[in-house]
Amino acid sequence: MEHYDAVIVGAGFAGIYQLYLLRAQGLKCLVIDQAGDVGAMSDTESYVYRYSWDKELLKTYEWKEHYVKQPQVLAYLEHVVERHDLRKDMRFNTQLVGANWDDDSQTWKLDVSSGKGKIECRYLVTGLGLLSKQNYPEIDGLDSFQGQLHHTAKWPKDLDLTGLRVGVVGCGSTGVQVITNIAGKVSHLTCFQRHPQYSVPSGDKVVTDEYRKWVNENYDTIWDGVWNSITAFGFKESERAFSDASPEEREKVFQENWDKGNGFRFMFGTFNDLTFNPEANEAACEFIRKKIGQIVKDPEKAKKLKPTDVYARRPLCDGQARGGTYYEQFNRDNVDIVDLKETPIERVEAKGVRTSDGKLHELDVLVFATGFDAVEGNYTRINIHGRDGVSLADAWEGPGPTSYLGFTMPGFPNFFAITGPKGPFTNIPPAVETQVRFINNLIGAAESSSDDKPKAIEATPEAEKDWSKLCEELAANSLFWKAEDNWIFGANIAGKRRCLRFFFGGMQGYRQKLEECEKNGFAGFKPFSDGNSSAR
Ligand code: NA7
Repeated sequence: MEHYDAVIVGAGFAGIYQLYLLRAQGLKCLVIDQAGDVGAMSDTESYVYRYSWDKELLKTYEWKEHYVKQPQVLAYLEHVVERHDLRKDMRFNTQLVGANWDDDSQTWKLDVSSGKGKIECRYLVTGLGLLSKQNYPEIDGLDSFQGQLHHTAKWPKDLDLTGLRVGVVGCGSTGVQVITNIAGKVSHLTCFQRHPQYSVPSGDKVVTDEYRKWVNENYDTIWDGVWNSITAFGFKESERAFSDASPEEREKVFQENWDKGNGFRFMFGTFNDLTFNPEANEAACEFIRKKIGQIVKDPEKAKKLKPTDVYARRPLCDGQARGGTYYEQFNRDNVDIVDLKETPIERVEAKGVRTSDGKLHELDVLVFATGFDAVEGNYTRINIHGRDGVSLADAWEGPGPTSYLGFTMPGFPNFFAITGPKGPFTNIPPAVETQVRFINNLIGAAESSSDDKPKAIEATPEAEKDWSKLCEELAANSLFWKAEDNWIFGANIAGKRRCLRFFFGGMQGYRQKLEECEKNGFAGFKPFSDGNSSAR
C-alpha cells in the first residue's frame, strides 16, 4: 500500500493547479491520470483560457489566434507542468477504479488500474472535467458499419478526412465547429441534425502584436473583469435591459455583437435579460434566423437550419475557418443537411446511414458529435463509496446530482470533486481556479487546526440542502429550462434525470459565496477533527 496526504485524479487544468498548491503546503501528493499525458479541451478566448496565477507566464506565453485549439491547450498545460516541476508527482496510464472511505483510519483507500493497485490517502481530489464521458447514441446496426467511426471527444490526432464522404451526427457546440472545419476538405458531408441551434461566428483571427501588447498591458483589469462577471469569459457583459433600447438600437447592438463574434458574448454582451426575458430572447432568435435566411442560399437548407426553440442552451459559436462561417458551409454543393425530426435514422448499415425515408446516406466516415453524459457521468462510473459504504450514485439517487458549493458532499469526507454538480456555469478555467484555491485553503485550515487527530472535512447535510435551494432559486426564472434536450439539465441522455446541475449566480456571485463561507470559519462544514460528530 502506498500512502499519500492527497491523491488528485486528472491531470488537466484542475489537477495541475491543485497539485501545485497542495505541494506548496508541504503535503505529499500524487496525481494520477488514465491518459498518457496531461490534457484538456479548448473553448474560450485565448487570453482567459489559461491560469491567472502565473503572472509572468500570462505575459510571455505565446498564442497565435484568438481561440486556443486543443493541441495548444495541451502544449500550454505541459509547459506549466515542466515549468513548475510537477511531473515528478504525476503518474499516467493509471485509472481510478474505486475509492472507499475508511472511517477508522480516516483515509481513502483507492483501487487503481496499474502499479501496486492500492493507494491510501487522506484527501481525495478529482479533476475529471465536466464533460468527458462520451455520449454514444444507441443506433441499430452500428457494429455493421464498414467505414470509420469516431466521436468528437476522442478525435484521432492524425485523422485526415480529405476527399472522404463524411457524416456528422449532432449539431451542438462541437458538431457546428467540426462541420465548419471539414466542409471544405471532404468530398461530401451529411449533417444529421436533430435540433438546429443558434450559432454565432466566433470572430477567430490571428493575434496581432498590437493586440497582444494591449492584453499584456491590461491583464490585471482583464482578470478583474473575469472575477467580477457572470460568465468569466473576459468580455464586458451588458448592463442594459432589452426594453431600454429602441428597435434601431436593438438591431445595432445585435449586429455589433454578431460582428465581434462569440456565442457567450452574443447572449450576455447584448442585453442583460436575454436568458430570462422571453421578448428579448425571441428578438435575438429572430436576428439569428434572419442571418441564416440571408446567408444560406438554398431555402430548403435554410429552413432546416433555422431553430424555432428558445435561445437558451449553452450558446454556440462556430469555428469560422478560413472557408467561412457555419451557415456559409451550407452553400457548398457537397454539404447536405438531414433533419432527423422529419426523417430519423433507422439504422446504420455497412455502407452508411439509412433514414426513415428509405434513403441510404453512403459514408466512409461517421462522426458522432453527440456530446457527453455531463457532470455526474464521470462520477457514477467510478465506485466512490463514502461513509457507511454509501456510493456517490446512491447518494445522488434521491436529490439528483448535488453538492455543497459545487464540489463537496456530506457523507464523503475529505473528497472534493472539482467541477462537480451545482458548480458555476461559467468559463471553466477560472471556475476551476476558484475551487482549487478554496479547497487548498480548506485543507490548509484543517491541517493547522489545533488537535493532532486525523482530519475529516465534511459538509453538513443542511449546508448541501441550502446550496441546492439557492441554486434552484437562482435558476428559477431562466429560459434555459425551456430549451429541449438540454445537457445542462441532463435531458440529452435517455433515462438521465432531468434536474438542475449548475449554480446560475455567475462567477462573481459564486466567489462571494465561497468568501462568505471561508470568512465564517468554513461555515457549512462539520468540525475538522471528527467528521462523525454533530455540526458546529
Ligand atoms: P452537445 O452540445 O450536447 O451537442 C450534442 C449534439 O448531438 C446535439 O446536436 C444533439 O442533438 C445531438 N445528439 C445527441 N444525441 C443524438 C441522437 N441520438 N441522435 C441525433 N443527434 C443527437 O455536445 P457537444 O459535444 O457539441 O458540446 C458539449 C459541450 O462541450 C459544449 O457545451 C461545450 O461546453 C463543450 P439535440 O440538439 O439534443 O437534438
